[in-house]
Amino acid sequence: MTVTLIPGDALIIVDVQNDFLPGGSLPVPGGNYIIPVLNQYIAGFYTRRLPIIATRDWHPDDHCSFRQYGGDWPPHCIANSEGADFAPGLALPVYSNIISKATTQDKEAYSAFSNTQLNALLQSFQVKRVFVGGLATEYCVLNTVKDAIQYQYAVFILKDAVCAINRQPEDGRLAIAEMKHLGATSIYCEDLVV
Ligand code: VGL
Ligand code: ZN
Repeated sequence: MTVTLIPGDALIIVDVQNDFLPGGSLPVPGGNYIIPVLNQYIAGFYTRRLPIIATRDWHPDDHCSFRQYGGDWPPHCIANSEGADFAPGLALPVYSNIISKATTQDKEAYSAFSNTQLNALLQSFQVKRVFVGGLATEYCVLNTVKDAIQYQYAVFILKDAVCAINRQPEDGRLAIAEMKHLGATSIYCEDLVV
């Protein structure tokens, strides 16, 4: 199956930040291997001058998702810290749009649509189809994809450019199955026609 990029397409890169990569505070095992693949998708969208959105987890230092404050996770992606920076190898064009999420102490947000301007931004670009990759498959990618489907976007999940934490060994695989069940289509880099 091939997919040809057309006006109305947008690339959404979820949370490819240092803390989610090996060496970070909440590493996704193997998360670094998706970076060169994401760069290939970026190159395709850039060639067509299609919108590219990079989301980032952007927490205050006392965020409710941190264990010390009753949450599930070690501290990660604290706003303006090095851990919250995008991976240095991620080749984001200067025209990329950045969406920060889960920015207030009392609200967790796995979806990049949650309390952000993402939907308004996509609407302003007249986006109809979103191509979603990044980290982590079963948390922020899954919840962003679910909301995108709710908002009536056609969703392509970049199967070779997502990576799971897999606290339970099947979590990533189950998340992909759920997204497909909800109507997302999974594609690989070589399926993309620019
Ligand atoms: C994420 C756990 C905690 C994610 C964010 O980006 O998938 N996971 N915060
Ligand atoms: Zn987080």
